[in-house]
Amino acid sequence: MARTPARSAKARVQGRSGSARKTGSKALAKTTRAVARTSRASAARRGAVKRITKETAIEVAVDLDGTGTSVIDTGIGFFDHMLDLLARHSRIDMAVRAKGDLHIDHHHTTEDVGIALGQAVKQALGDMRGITRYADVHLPMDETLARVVLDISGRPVLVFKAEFGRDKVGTFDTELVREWFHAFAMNAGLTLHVEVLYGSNDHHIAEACFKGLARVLRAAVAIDPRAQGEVPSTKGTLGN
Ligand SMILES: [Mn+2]
Repeated sequence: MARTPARSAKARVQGRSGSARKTGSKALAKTTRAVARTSRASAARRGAVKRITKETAIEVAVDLDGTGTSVIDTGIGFFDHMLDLLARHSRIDMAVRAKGDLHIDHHHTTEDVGIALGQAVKQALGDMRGITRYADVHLPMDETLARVVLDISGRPVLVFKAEFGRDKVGTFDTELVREWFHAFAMNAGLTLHVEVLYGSNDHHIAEACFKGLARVLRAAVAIDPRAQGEVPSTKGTLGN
């Protein structure tokens, strides 16, 4: 049977896990789908956001319980690299397609991708039932060390302490790293502290920030087996 374009696109998104799935039996796939439909515990934690303004047109989709596969196309090479490793190390599946006014600069596209991805993550978290909520990491990238600390609180706060030596990495303005983190944290509802303790290479500094975020996201969105079904707050609700 000839594959429709939609099917082959899906297969590309699935990446490594897709090929593993192909070898599994049809019965197993059917059972997996049935379990996903009926079991509340395995309810899909996915989000999708389409955002169109005069400056950018952006479509994103995330699956918190993915394998870290990604399809990223923002038109900015270095930024694609950062989002690709964010997906990989968080194990959150991500699709990001952005067409922005890059003839002006990279600001609108970077910020708006942060907004859309943040909204998609918030959507996927739902009422945050069962999540681990807190996580921290010291993330080394060669000579650079970043500390990233996360509380999925529903109360957006960003503390970002990183200094870059150059204005640009590739064609990407280094000041936009902070802009992206701000947009993402505000829209996902995160209390997020990022501090680069030391480092000299700007590519490594940016990469340590994104990889650090990836690792804390991976840990904090994970379902805590000792608190399944509970909202991890003494108030009984997060974000209020
Ligand atoms: Mn790199």
